[in-house]
Amino acid sequence: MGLLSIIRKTKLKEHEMRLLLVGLDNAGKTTIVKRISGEDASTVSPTLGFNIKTLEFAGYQLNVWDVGGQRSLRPYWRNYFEATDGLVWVVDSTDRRRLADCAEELARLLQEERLAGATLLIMANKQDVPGALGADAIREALRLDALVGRQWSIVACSAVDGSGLLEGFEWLVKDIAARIYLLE
Ligand code: G3D
Ligand code: MG
Repeated sequence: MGLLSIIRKTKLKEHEMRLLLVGLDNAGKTTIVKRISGEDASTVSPTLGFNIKTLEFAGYQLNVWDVGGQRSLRPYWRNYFEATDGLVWVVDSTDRRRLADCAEELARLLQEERLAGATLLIMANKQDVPGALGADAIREALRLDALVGRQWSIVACSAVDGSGLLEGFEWLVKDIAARIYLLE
């Protein structure tokens, strides 16, 4: 039995899911993780490297890997791809200047073979900021409708007021559960 199938078996038993949280730096990834895990989200510092957080959510144990998004760190994302069940791509919906960069990085990530089976949740974050682009504009900018063979969804959210976060994670967990716990 390969290592990957051992990991999968263990995950099944423990009701575990592994989520990879990625996106450009400053998108709000660490704030989202803190908010969802009920921690004080008023102080976050830029993520150098990664944080791993284990949360209980909807009866599952979520192992969330929050990976730093600075350009210099992006080549390291691939070290976290193995055995990823869900991919959460966080977008700063106020950052119009880097939207093309954001689309390009997402497209690159989705080409990764090891992520081919992962469910994709796009979080259009910072909706509390006046003038933030809505989910439809982000969906278009990231060309989500052109994705083929991928389970995906987009949610408008704010890590500051908490809106949309649970909705997004609920969808993600449900979609993954339907896939990996099918055999139970
Ligand atoms: P990252 O982990 O993706 O790099 P962080 O992003 O979680 O470190 O957040 C980057 C900055 O965006 C932080 O501000 C954080 O407070 C802010 N932020 C995150 N989510 C939201 C949101 O939904 N709305 C608003 N208005 N701000 C948000 P600072 O000022 O600490 O750099
Ligand atoms: Mg961070």
